[in-house]
Amino acid sequence: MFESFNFDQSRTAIIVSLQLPSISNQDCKLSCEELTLLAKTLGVTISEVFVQKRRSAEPGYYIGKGKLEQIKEFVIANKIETVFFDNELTGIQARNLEKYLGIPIFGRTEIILNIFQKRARTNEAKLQVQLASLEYMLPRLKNRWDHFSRVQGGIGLRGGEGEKQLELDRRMIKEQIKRIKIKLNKVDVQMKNRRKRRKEHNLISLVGYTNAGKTSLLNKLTRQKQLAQNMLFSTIDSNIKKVYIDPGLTILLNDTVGFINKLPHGLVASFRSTLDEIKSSKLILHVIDASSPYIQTQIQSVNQVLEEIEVHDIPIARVFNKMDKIDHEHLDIQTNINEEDLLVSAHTGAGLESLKDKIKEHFLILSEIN
Ligand SMILES: Nc1nc2c(ncn2[C@@H]2O[C@H](COP(=O)(O)OP(=O)(O)OP(=O)(O)O)[C@@H](O)[C@H]2O)c(=O)[nH]1
Ligand SMILES: [Mg+2]
Repeated sequence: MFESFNFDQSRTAIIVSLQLPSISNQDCKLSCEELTLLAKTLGVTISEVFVQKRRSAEPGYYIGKGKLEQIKEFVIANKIETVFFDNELTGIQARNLEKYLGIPIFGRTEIILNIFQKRARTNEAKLQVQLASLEYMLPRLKNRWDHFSRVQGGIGLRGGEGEKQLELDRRMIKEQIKRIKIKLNKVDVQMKNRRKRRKEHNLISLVGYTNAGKTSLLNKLTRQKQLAQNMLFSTIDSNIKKVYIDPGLTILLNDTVGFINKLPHGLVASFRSTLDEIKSSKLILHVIDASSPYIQTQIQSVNQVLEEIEVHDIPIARVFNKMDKIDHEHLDIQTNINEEDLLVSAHTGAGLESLKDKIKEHFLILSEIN
């Protein structure tokens, strides 16, 4: 899907976002800021963000004509090479926009899929991302065909020739999807067995919004050095490590892929088996970036994913991280902190003893029940 555009060279882009009446200014701003960070992850610099408020999307071009003209002027004047839409476009809209603006257009899902493709390390994660990309691409093939043949440097196929090629491509993608699903099923069986064995262990999962500090916490608790970066989606593969809590208690700590608002649906589905790991845990630590100005929205989107993957029966403890950047009172105003919540800093180590105590207490209660 992405062969047509090489993100690896540094590029300049703009973001365009359509703000429908149901979206608050705050959420729209968060989403655009996130997309700017996602772009940065790909080495793309965002020169400008265009937001249009509209009642509904324009069927042909997604945004209104006036805004579109303004964008075109900007694109030409500033030699912009690509446009990132913060929304999902239909194939027709993407094609029309590309024709009108003369540069490639990418939607939020394509950008996230691209980052996942680059980051996936394990065989399973690679297969999952491939599957999500192919499933995303399949229904969009027809309308994107013009674009792909053009950008890939082809002369552009004419009429029947294009249709024939399209049919071949479609069949090829379906075949690929089938093959990947078979491979994933095999991996899934292995994972299920491994999970069964883990069930007998004390597995705890770190979940949370991307960039909350999950990997940093794991590193601090295990004194390991996994990649923790100020970047969205630095962790794609689950990563399980042993943590020694006290002489009688060693736990397995599972670092997971970060969640994000508007996480592409197909991606959640193909990461189901990774997320299933969370289901085998005896405790979930919901890691929250206490210093984020969007703390409420981030907490809500994580809760939503947790609901989607149905983990109702597992206790969840909220861990407010990055407390070194912010004071308690300020946090209290932002969100309702209660006594059960843990306030920590993966950087300074503050609060980690209370976190360990909480874990100890949890397993003590569990052992009393059993
Ligand atoms: N000031 C401060 N920064 C932190 C703390 N914990 C993590 N960070 C920073 O936050 C950024 C993200 O940290 P990660 O540990 O990679 O976050 P993550 O939740 O694993 O992110 P993903 O893997 O992308 O989901 C890094 O730049 C960390 O250095 C903290 O306690 N205090
Ligand atoms: Mg991480």
